[in-house]
Amino acid sequence: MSEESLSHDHHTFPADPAFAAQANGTAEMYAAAEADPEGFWAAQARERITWAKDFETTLDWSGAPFAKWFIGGELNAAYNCVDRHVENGNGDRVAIHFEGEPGDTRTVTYADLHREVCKAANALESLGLGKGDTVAIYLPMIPEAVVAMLACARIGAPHSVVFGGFSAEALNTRINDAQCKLVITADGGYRRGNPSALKPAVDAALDHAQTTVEKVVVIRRTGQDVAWNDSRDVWWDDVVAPAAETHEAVAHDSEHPLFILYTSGTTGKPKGIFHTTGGYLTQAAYTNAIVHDVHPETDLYWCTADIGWVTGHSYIVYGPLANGATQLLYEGTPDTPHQGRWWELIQKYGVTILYTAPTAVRTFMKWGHDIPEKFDLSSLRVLGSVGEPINPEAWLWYRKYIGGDRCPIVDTWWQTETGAIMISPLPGVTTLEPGSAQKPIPGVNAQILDDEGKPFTEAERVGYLVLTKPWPSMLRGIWGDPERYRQTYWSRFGPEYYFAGDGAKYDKDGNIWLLGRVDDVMNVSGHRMSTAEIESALVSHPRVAEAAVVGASDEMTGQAIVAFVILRMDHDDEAEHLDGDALVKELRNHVAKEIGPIAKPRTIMVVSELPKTRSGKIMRRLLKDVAEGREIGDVTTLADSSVMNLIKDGLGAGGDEG
Ligand code: 7RM
Repeated sequence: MSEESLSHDHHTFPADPAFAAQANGTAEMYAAAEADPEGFWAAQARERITWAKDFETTLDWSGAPFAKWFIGGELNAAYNCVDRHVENGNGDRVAIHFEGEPGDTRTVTYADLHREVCKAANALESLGLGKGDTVAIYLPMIPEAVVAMLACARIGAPHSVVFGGFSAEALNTRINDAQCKLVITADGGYRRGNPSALKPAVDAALDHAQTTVEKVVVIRRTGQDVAWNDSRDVWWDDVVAPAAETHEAVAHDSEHPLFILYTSGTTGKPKGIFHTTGGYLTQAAYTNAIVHDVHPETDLYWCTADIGWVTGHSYIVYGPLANGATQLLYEGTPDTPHQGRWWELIQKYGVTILYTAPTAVRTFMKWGHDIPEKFDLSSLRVLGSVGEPINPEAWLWYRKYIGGDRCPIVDTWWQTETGAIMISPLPGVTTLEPGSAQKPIPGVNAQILDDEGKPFTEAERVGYLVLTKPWPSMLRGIWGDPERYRQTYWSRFGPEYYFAGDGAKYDKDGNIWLLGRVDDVMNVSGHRMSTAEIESALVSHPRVAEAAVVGASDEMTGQAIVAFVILRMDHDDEAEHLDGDALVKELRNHVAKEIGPIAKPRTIMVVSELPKTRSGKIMRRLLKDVAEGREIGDVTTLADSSVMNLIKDGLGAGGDEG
């Protein structure tokens, strides 16, 4: 859409009074939080969470940037997500409607979930796992993934979920960094109609002389053959089925680590973001209530994220389950067995709240509105978006064709680091502005700073998004690297400001528009990947001397990975005979093996030189111009300004994904 048609069509959507009358969020919350931020959060913590021991102090920020929330409080996250709902007489309420990719289904009530979590907690303890031990979870989207996470939380063993699409190498790095004692995996999962193995990646990840892993617990999902290490591997069924059905949920300190989740940073090494129990659970439950407007008695909620990402942690596991909601858990992809699968599921289950990513919305737009139009989507009442900016066209399409022109859309900005939603409209309260995440939620404070670190509020000026007050679900650090935590988030603009790494601007109405990453992190289909990480994967191939990776804007995926590689001249290896397309294919597969299929570059261009400054820094800005087919920008700081001509001239020697 051109700017002209955009402004011509410019349209906002005031809250519907009927929706407002039943909404969990209210306009008064903004004022209450502003008047007394700590009092506001303390009230949320006491209203939404059951504490075994009440906290004495809401916030200790004296060790900034290391925060402590709800000090002195004790709680058990699994108790809050499961036991208390059963104790309150809601054991028969469905917690999870599971829909496997092949069409197999399971219904898990809160009483079922309670039994399964207790058994799994007993089983993990019988394997020698205890409080403070770390556990890697590498699973498909099956109910056992939720059970495994909650069983870890119950016994105080921080989990580190690794996305099932990551490679053995990526899994190995994460297991080692967190010194995991146990891995929970499956034989495989289903992907686009076929079983896809998981266990071999775990075997390969542990195939090193030194590992801290003592046991690997394997869930049978696909029934495929698996290699077996008798002294290390145990079947989930063999330890969980015979375990006792009750397990005492011992309360943990509010600041006890709940989980570690790795995310891409500006250097190659992923950061182990860790969250603790009380603050995280409070904000996950609070936001799921006021932003998604979950009403546990009546809603059927569906978050389409994978549990391997933070969205799955906060909005499949901890938020909705703490609230006692009923949700759909779906294993598969949107196009298997047909492109209407999601809409078929919404119709089948009567989904009322759908939380998904802009990349999915854009894909559905491409497939055409006649597909969702074949299904009854009238049960929907709230739509959510997360992971990247949602462009106004996609927002309007989502509202019209999925939301029947009636559902509020909440565009939710947050990060692995923030733990829960930070900037979003409130349905029933906010007048919606398509394409903007609009305003910090009650209790959260954000500003936009200029290059000098000065806050400004003028409209349409681009700056850096910062958060100006600690919040309960903020990361407590980077696992094992407190200095990197301080450096990455609290130094760019001084210790007063949390630097999110995103560009942002205000519009004339004071709405915040997020404009994408300002660091060397790409956002591909809502997944964060660092340029450095993919560059090192490429350079680890014997044919590659040097590599530079940029995120080029892409209509479907937001950004796409484009790599420029210089080949080695002295190669004498098995890949030597490859050239042109075969080599590009080989390099793409190599990246998939090193990191995972999601990290495969869309395009690899073989070049003879890379543009560098005099101090030897690769000028990715110029490569981005090439990757996006633009006129090349200012080359005056290049050490050798003829390089860009060389690159442009030599662009025949590369290839796109077939
Ligand atoms: C939840 C999640 C975080 C990065 C963040 C942004 C981008 C996320 C939005 C968004 C614009 C949004 N965690 N991002 N949500 N950009 N509007 N509503 O995605 O750690 O994986 O990524 O994602 O750049 O910094 S994440």
